[in-house]
Amino acid sequence: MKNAIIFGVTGQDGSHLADLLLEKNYKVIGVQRRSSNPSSQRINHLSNNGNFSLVEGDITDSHSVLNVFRGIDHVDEIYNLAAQSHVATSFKQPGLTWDITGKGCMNILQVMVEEGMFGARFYQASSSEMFGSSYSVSRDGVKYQDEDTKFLPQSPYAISKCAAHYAVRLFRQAYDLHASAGILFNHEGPRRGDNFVTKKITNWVVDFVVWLRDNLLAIEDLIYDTDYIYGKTLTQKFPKLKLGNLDAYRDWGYAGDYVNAMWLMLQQEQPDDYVICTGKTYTIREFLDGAFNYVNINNWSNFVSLDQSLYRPAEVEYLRGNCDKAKNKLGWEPKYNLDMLISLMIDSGLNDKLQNYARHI
Ligand code: NAP
Ligand code: F7E
Repeated sequence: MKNAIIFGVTGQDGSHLADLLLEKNYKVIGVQRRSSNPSSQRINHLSNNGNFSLVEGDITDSHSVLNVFRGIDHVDEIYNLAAQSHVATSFKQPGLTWDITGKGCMNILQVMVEEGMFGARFYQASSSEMFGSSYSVSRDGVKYQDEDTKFLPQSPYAISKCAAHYAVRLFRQAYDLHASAGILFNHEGPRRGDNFVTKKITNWVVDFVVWLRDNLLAIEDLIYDTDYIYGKTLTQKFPKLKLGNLDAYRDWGYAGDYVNAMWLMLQQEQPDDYVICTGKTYTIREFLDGAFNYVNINNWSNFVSLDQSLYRPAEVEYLRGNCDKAKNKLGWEPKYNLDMLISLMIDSGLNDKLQNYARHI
């Protein structure tokens, strides 16, 4: 039986990766940082699985990383998914972002070397944010990013991810570590954090549909002001969806597909870097179209208001990956397109709400 350690197991990807590895009959040790009330909701369903366990640890503290490794007999695979992963937050908390997202990766790599863990394979969660404002152009004029596109990071988060990415490359060359980096484009799903744009939109749509239902309202009954939507008698009130820049392009895939690519990278004889993406790109406006259309609303303009405080000091305007290398070498392809992703997120949100209703009846 193989042993794997997942740093960041309580996050979106960590929880999907734990599911995948347990299905593959791994023993999984998840590293959870201390907090006053541990955030375990994404891994609660694993609490009775005998092959899954949790240890406390924090990647900003190399002593803590050392303690994690020394507490485990044998490790085959180490996945570093831990990060301060919110780009907008990184402008407000750049030092913390650096300590976790940049230095944290270096701490793990350095402890691996000092402890002589050369038999273990390492995965680093690199990001399409590292490309920032940079892109390549194909012969037919299409802008894209792949493994050869240069990095031009546009946030403290992206700078930290670049540092970690280069550390992986260096430790691979200098110490012959089996260390790979997946340059993953945005990936989402029902387990996505609530303050990322796709989850914020789909959560709002779910809550709005439930509010209409609870108040026996139809779209024709509604009245609007700058910040709120009212029922026709003005007694019912619902806040509009506040968003920032709607014109950026993102290449959105499904997190459940992407953790499989992480695992495949560590099954290769040679460590390497791979872009993981869908190859399609859409604006936030197009995501809004898809999410509102899914609940039969064909014009969202009355429901969304722009909030200047949600714009970032610098934006990544265009992301569209090319994952030919992953397709050819790993045999990996995304299964979900944008419509499937939107329906998955909204259906799952509606299901959760309806189950909560059932519990309260
Ligand atoms: P996420 O939901 O924000 O999860 C981040 C995880 O890191 C959480 O488990 C968090 O713990 C943990 N963590 C934070 N600080 C830590 C520390 N000091 N020590 C130990 N653990 C710590 O992120 P995600 O969406 O799953 O993404 C996984 C990784 O892929 C991240 O590195 C992210 O930057 C990267 N990435 C994500 C995407 C994407 O679109 N999702 C794309 C490219 C790259 P708590 O639960 O306690 O907060
Ligand atoms: O923003 C715009 C925002 O925060 C997407 C992380 O997982 O993927 C993620 O980073 C776009 C940006 O994701 C709101 O300005 C508009 O253009 O969902 P996001 P992100 O910044 O692309 C990469 C690959 C990672 O590595 C990161 O860890 O949406 N946007 N209005 C908004 N974004 C947010 N969050 N909230 C808004 O209200």
